[in-house]
Amino acid sequence: MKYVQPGFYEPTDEDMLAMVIKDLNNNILGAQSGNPLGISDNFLTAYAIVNGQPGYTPSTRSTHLFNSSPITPVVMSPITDRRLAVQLLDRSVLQDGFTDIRRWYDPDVAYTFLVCGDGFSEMADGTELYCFGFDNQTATANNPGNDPNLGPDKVFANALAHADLPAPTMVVKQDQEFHLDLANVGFAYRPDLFDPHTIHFHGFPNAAPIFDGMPLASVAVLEGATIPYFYKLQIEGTYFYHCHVEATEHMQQGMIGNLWVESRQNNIPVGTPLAHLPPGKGTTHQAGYRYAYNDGDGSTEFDVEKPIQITGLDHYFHDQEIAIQPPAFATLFDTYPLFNGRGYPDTINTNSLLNSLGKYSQEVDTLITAKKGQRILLRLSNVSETDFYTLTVLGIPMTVVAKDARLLRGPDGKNLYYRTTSVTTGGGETMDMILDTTNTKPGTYFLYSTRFTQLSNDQEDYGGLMTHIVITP
Ligand SMILES: [Cu+2]
Repeated sequence: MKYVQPGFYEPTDEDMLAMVIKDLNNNILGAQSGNPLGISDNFLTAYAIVNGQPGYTPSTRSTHLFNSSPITPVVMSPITDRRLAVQLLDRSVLQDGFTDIRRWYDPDVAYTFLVCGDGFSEMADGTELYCFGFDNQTATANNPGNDPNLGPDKVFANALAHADLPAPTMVVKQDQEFHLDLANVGFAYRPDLFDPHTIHFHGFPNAAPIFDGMPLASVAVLEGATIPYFYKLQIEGTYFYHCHVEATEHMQQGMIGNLWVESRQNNIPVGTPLAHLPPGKGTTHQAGYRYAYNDGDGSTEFDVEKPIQITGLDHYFHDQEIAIQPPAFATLFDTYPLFNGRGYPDTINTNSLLNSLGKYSQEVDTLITAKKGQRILLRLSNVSETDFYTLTVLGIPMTVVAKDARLLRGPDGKNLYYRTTSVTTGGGETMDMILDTTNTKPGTYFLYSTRFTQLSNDQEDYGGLMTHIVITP
């Protein structure tokens, strides 16, 4: 069964501005017939000419936000009634002024602009499922050169119906300051819903709950709005993130993504003694050595890394979402078990997947490649709401070094890493495993679920939770 999308209407920037800007009287500014929105000569502001009832004045909030000083329209038809010129979308409405400026000159500030919305994801058997999700619009939003074609006010049009599964991967550095703008473009295919969204760094210690994303204790972003999140990345490790609003529904719908914090041990001085570097790596830190955690001894050193995010989609649930029916939570069962939003063999396709809207919907592959002798760090996260998953790797020794973003060490520092051929995780857990290929013959190996029901793409066999590990000479 494959959805046939209704004809997709690609809005212009101006349409999007009209969609997202309402005043307190619930008038959509500039959306009245015969009154196109325009862009001012310097491109910094858009304006709307709104047919007003005689005596209409802008609401207090509109006046405050949009600065009601009239600007001269470029070309207008004769004015037959009272018209209200409204300058709207001053850039600071969508963007917090000081983050705007600081991230452009401070290299220590990492910045990401994510937009929440909806879209469609391709399953490996050709089925397309309706999803919610995030889209990375950092390149559009970040506009130090004041390019009129870029800027925060352009992200809404670009992000409409463009949700990614999984959400864009976020890789940040320990001790770094991280500014994250989260916008909400709304659901193009569920205009009856007005869901807010948040970002929740699962397992990450936040100093204040306001940026934690739990909707009862923090801020959420409404449709048409953008809010800035601030993080100081204190503890390294493998996390994941998701929207925490109506979490079961929004996560099942796809609002989940890979996230990890690189360890500060990567930046110690060359020559620092490390007692347990892997064989052949010497006894001291060298330029380019990377460590999963601040282990103090080099034992989590790795050469290549790969995020492995376990999700599953229950296609009945997604069918009900697009059909505007109440989804059945109690019977959730993932008919499409997925690594990074894809079932086998899509897992080993290194290209982004295109959906029927012509948009890239799945951009993270799970093909793992390394040269013989290299150490592979698997950053495993399980964001399933429905089940436990057991994964196995045969033929390559695997060591679990961390669980839930904490190095496996006892209270007295005793090393609790363990060698295994399989790991079992439930929803919400993360693990870091290192594969040592020192004694592995070049060839193709498999990382897969041990349960047959998880090795299918719905009714299609030989799919689901499987990927290749390719070891080259
Ligand atoms: Cu959400």
